[in-house]
Parts: sequence; C-alpha cells; structure tokens
Amino acid sequence: MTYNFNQIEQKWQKKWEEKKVFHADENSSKKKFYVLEMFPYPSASGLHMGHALNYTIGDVIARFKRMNQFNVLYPMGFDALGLPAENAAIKAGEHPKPFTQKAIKNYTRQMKQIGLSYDWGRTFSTMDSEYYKWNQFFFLKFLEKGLVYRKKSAVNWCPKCKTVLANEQVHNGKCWRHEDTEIEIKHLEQWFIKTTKYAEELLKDIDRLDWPERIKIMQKNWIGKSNGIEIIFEIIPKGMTSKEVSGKKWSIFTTRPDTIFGVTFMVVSAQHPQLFDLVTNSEKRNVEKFLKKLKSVSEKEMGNIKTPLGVPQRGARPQIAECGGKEGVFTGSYAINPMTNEKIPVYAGNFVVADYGSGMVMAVPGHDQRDFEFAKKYGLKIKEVIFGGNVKHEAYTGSGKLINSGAFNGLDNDEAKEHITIALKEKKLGKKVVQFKLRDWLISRQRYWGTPIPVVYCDKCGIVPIPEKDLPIKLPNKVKFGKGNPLTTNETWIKTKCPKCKGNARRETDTMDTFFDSSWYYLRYCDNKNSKLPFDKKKVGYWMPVNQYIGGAEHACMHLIYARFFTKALRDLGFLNFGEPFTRLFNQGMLQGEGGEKMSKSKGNVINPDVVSKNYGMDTARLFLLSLASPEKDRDWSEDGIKGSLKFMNRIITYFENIKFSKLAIPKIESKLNKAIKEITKQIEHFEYNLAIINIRNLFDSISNEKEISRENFGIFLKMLHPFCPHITEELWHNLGNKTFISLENWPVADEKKIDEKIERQEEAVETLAADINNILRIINSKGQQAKKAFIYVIPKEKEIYYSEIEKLSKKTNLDIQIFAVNDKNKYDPKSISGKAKPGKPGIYLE
Ligand code: ANZ
Ligand code: ZN
Ligand code: ZN
Repeated sequence: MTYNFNQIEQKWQKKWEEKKVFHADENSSKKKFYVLEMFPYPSASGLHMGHALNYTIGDVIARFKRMNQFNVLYPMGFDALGLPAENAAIKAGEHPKPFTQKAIKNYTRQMKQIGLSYDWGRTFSTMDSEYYKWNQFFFLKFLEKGLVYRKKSAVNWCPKCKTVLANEQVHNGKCWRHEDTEIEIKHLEQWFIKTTKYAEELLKDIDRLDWPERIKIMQKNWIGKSNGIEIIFEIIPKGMTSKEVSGKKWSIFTTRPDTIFGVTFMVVSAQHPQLFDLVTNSEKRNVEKFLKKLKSVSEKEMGNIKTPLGVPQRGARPQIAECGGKEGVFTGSYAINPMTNEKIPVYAGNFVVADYGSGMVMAVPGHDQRDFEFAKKYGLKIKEVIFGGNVKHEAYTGSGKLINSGAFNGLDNDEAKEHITIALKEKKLGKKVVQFKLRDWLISRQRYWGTPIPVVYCDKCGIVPIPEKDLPIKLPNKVKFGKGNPLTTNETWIKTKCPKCKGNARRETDTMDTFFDSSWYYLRYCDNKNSKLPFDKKKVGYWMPVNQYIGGAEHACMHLIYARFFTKALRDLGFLNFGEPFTRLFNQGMLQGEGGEKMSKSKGNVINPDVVSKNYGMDTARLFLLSLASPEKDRDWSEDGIKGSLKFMNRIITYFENIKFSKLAIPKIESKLNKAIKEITKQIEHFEYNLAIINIRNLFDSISNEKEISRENFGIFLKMLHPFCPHITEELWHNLGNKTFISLENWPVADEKKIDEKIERQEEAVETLAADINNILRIINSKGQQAKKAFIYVIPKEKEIYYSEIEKLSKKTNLDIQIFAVNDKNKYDPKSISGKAKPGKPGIYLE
C-alpha cells in the first residue's frame, strides 16, 4: 500500500459530510462544549497556511472534546461585509456580492480540505440579508434604549479607507488597516454606540476571564479607569477683575490635587468645541492662526494624556501616543487658582485631548514634564510644591513632602491628596470623580459594503427609525463605485417614505462598522436558521458562553471589547442571561515563511494549502504545523520539516502493511500505551500539542520495535493520533475492521495498573546510556577521532536489562555494542573503566 493521501483524505471528508458526523444538536444528555475560531473575512486569494494553523488548533480541541464525550459545537462562518471586499471588488471590476460569494465558496472548499470538523449546517455569512437584518434589529433596540445616538464631533478619518473610524481602529495615530496612513480629524455628525455605559462592568469582569494575561491588561488600559477629582476654576477675561465678571466657570479633571499650589497656568484643548468662549477679541487672530497651523492634526499629534505619579504609562492609544512639540497660544483669559487665588493665564494647546475629562487641564510645570516643557517654551512660571527634585532642570514627578503649599506644607503628597480634596469639597469647588478612557463606539461608515443603518431623514419628523416589520433594509445592487460613498449614487434607493407621516424622506446612506457584525455572530451559530428572532434564548442559553475562543491578539481592544459590550447590552435587553461571551481565550502564534520572514504576497513566500495538500496531504501538514512549537508561539514554515512529517506518515502506513496482530495484549506495549495516554491527554488539555506529538512519535517507535501488537492496542494508538491526523486514522481504523467512525469513538482512559514502572525505568536507563555514549562520541569526533565499538560495563544485576536492549543501543549510536558485567572474567577492558561503573550508571569505553 502506498500512502495515497489525497484519495484517503477526500474519501473521509465525503463520508463525514454524508453521515453528518459533526452535526451538533442541543438535545443531548452530554455536557456541552463550544469551541470557536474568530471567523475570517473571505479574501479572493483564499486561505493561507497561517489560517490552516489557526483552525487546526481549534479542530484538535473539537475532536478531542468530542471523543471525550462532550456535545461539541464547532461552527464556521464568514465575516463577508467590509472594506477589503469592497476595495478588492472595485479593483477587480466586479460587484462585491458575487465577488465575495466566490471567495466564500473557495474558503469553504479549502476548509473542508483541511479536514476541519465543522458543523457546516450552522454556517452563514454576514452578507446574507437574513443575518444583517438582525444587525438592524439590534440597532433599533439599542436606539430605543438610548444605547445608540447621533452626535457631531471630531472624528478620525482615514483618507485611504475614505471613511471615519472608531477610536479602537486608530493605532498610534494611524489607520489599523493602513499602517502608513495618518488619521485626519473631521467634524462630522455620526452614529455612536454607548459602550461607555458599560465601562465599569467591562473593566470589573475582566478578572473573571480565563484569558491571556496580556490581553486582559491591554483591555484594562484601554478602558482606562482613573480616579481623580474635578476642580472648578473661575475664568476671567483679560482686563477684568473677578468682581466684574463672575459666573464663568470651567472644571478640570486631575488625579493630582496635591499639586494644586503649583498650578501656574491652564491649558484647554485646541479642539475644544467651546474654545472660543475663552478667546478674547484681542487674541482672536492669534488663536485662529494657531488653529490653522494645527489643522487636520492627527490624534497622534494631540499628544499624551498626562499620567500621574506612580501610575504606569497607559497602553498605546491614539490619544496618548507621545507627541513631539507641545504647542499652544494664549487665549486672553485668566483663571483663578481656587487655593491660592492667584490669577493664571489660560492657553489653548495641542497636548490636551478634547473629549477626556473636561478638555482642560490645570498645568503644574514643576511636577509634570509636559507642562514643564510648555512652560519653558512660553516663559511661564514654574513653581515647586513637592520637595525632592530640582525643578529648574526638569519636572519632579516623584513623591515627597509638600512645600509652598500653605497649610498643607509638610504633608506627604499622597496624604495631601485627601486633605486638599476635602478642603476643596468644603468650598464646593471640588468632588471626586471617575474618568474612563474608553470612548463611545463610532459605527457610521461612509462605505457601501456594510449593513444599512435603518433610519430615514424626514423634513417634517427628523430622524425616524424604520419599523421592525420592514426589515431588512437590503443593500441595493445598483450603485456606482469610485466616487465617495457608493450608496449616495442610487437615488431610487435613497428616496423613500417617512414611516411616521408618509411624506417624502431620504434613507441614511451610512452603513455600519463591520465590527458590529462580528459582535454577535457567535450567538447566531446557536440558532442560525431562525427567521423570527436573531436567536432562540433557550438554544443560546444551552450553548453559550463559548468555552474556548481562538484568535489573534490584534483584536484585544477591538472585536473583543465590542463583543463583550454586545453580550452585556443584549443581556440587559432580555435576550441573554449571561454577561460574558468567551470564557477562555487562546491567541495562536503566527506562521512565518521559511527562515522566519513574515509571509506576504510581495515576498512571494505565502504557503498555499492547495499546493501543500497536493504534495504532502493535509494530515501531514497538520502534524507538521502543530509539532513545530506550542500553539501560542510563532513558527516558521520549512519544506524539509514537512518532508520529515511525511516520512513519519509513511512509516505508519508501511508498519500497518506488515502488521502482525497478537491475540493477547503485549505487556510492554500496554505499559507504554497507558503511560502515553496519561501524558498525551494532559498535554492536549494544556495546549501542549507539540509535546503530545513527541509522545505519539515515541510511542510509535516503541510499538514498531515489537514484533506484534493487539488490534485493540493499535486502535488506541490511532485514537491518540486522530485529533492531529484525522483522515489516516479514520482509514486505518476502518482497515482494522471497525464499522464506526474513529471521530466519534471514545478517547482512551489510562489504566495505571498496566504501567509497568520497571519497564519504564529500564527504558529510561537505556535512553540515558545511549545519550551518554553519543556525547562521548561527539567529543571524540570533534578531536578528529573515530569510534566503531562501544564497550559497556554494568553492575552484574543490571546486565540482563542492558543486554536485552543491545540492538536498540546499537541503532541509537551507530556503534557495535558489547556489554560486560564488571565481574566478567573475560571482559575487554584496556583502560580499566569497569571499576567506575555504578548502579544505573554503566562505564563506557569507545574504540
Ligand atoms: C494636574 C497634574 C499634575 C496632572 C501632575 C498630572 C500630573 P489619567 O491618569 O490618565 O486619567 N488630563 C486631564 N484631562 C486631560 C485631557 N483632556 N487631556 C490631556 N491630559 C489631561 O491622567 C489624569 C491627568 O491627565 C490629570 O492630572 C491631568 O493632569 C491630565 F503633576 O492634573 B493632571
Ligand atoms: Zn485606512
Ligand atoms: Zn415624517
């Protein structure tokens, strides 16, 4: 039998499909297990081997859990809407719809080719109007509950994407899709989702999640809770005294009330919508000139939100990326420091964010480095209020006792925070507040290939939601691409009637961010054919939450926050009775090209699964990919490596051709087998697939060293290989005479009684000896000498053990081996090494 992997793989894929082997059903007495990989955006170039790695990791879990008698839900679908599809379709001169349909077909074919055990009966794509209808439904529900609102504000605009982006989609001032493209700021009226309503709960629940620690930290930083105090400052325009104009007040947010005696100026965000309330006539021209210079500054240039003492710098966020020059301009107004009654100037600056806190800061140049630089640049006063540094040279950001702070002098600054807060509270000029960095989620997109937002604009009634019964609002097919938002080019689609007054109205032409689609797709798998509701609450209640979610770490602060928000919001709307979607999360490593280079089309080193399948078979590829490293680590593709795996597969086939079955189980194999069951089971549970594969290979070595094996024991070996190599194991299982699918067999349970520790110890002793011999051999070789023979001296009790393994030793060392007991009369021992032999540690002499 030659290993005709293509024939074997296709044969079993067909059988699995015909017999619905992976069909999942909620009517089961077994315990449920939901395993899910982040669904892909179907690109025209098809899957690459990196996808294959990701999905194989999930497939191993799914198969393993199924064999462990869980009722497994393992579905797959397609994140079909979105910008890349639209752009690619435009480039190919095709409409996104047939273009994406083709890509989905190709993805499905390739996924089946990998042998992934998905329940294809549950698949869907987000471009199906039967799916995005429910996006619209949820939008309306959110609108009713005040979780959706429309607002004009400064928003991030990617000139390449030609659309606005959410905060989460701006990475270090650049578009998340276009790392070379600086974000521009536009003032537009857009739709927002009130994710901030759940900021506190999103933060608190992170601790309950069994997720990689670094993802949890990233989310915490992104949500960014900050306990501080809001202080009210009175503002006086230039030339007036506080008696003449009273009433104009601005509050600021600070985490450092202890530094209030050191406040020597204020800075308001240059993008603050109320900036001109502060600008006096005499300064108007100056300020306008300054703003012109800053025009379309990226959020990156907006600089850092100041970080207080002792608090680690927050994660990389658009608003707080470090900026270069701090620039500003005097507004003409002054503020009154509520503690000192000093009159201090108010500047507009580029390093204060408009929508954090109040958009104005009290500047303490003695103890905040940005304020320090700003003060130096504009010749502003620097006042030292915490002892310990030298504020002539730089801001002192450490802790210490207060100075120049009136009644609070001598207090430790941490203590002073409390005291000063109380003092301000008594004057009714301050109160404790909590600030979050998390912003509401901007979901409007000026693009075609997304879910139409279900509202109309009526001249009489204003914004009117479309009634539920009229959903879905389908995307019109006829649009022109290339000039702005394609939806604005179909007038017949735009023109509609107002649901309220029946008069003329126009449809919203913005579509939803496609992260909306991926925020709840995992719920739809639980009930993908429901036409009355997005899903049945009971079915979702049975399957959810996802027990094991698998996907890339790049989604830490995008998809994974949106999905958590959705779950909580839908719970409060009565659709769910749980608040977290993904119990466990796993971030797979990346597959790189040969030599560790990133795989990319331009480098021409992308590995195509179709080619791999043809040349090596998918079982081989799966085994190879998973044996390279533990699943969370990066790994390199290697043509030699996969050849090695193919060799192993061929060895199994050849072994099976010549297999001799014993009637009874052979104790030595039983011992090996049960020890392996114990270890491999644990290793798969702990995601140590590479170690499990080493164990499987070692087990096979031991098995193939024996002359016979019982049918049952060979079957157990196949079962353990099955999650990694599903097709060949199905084939050999069948050839063993079984009528069942190995996919649905029970995972073997280790019988500890059968593990013969003596055999195991012997084996270990032989392994150690072989390694020792090889080490000496290496030393000899490095000196330019050769050896052909090894003479081994063992204590008499151990002679039997080593003697029985002489063949194996010879094979492992490539030497002719002779074994003597130390007391043998006729032993060959020219260097008198036998005297050095100890129990378990034979003497070695090479010649
Ligand atoms: C005075 C002060 C003195 C500050 C000092 C820090 C150090 P987190 O912890 O990130 O919330 N801040 C407040 N609103 C801001 C805005 N809209 N844009 C930029 N910075 C802003 O940081 C809170 C600190 O960030 C606040 O405390 C404030 O500066 C600044 F030695 O107030 B601090
Ligand atoms: Zn972009
Ligand atoms: Zn109307």
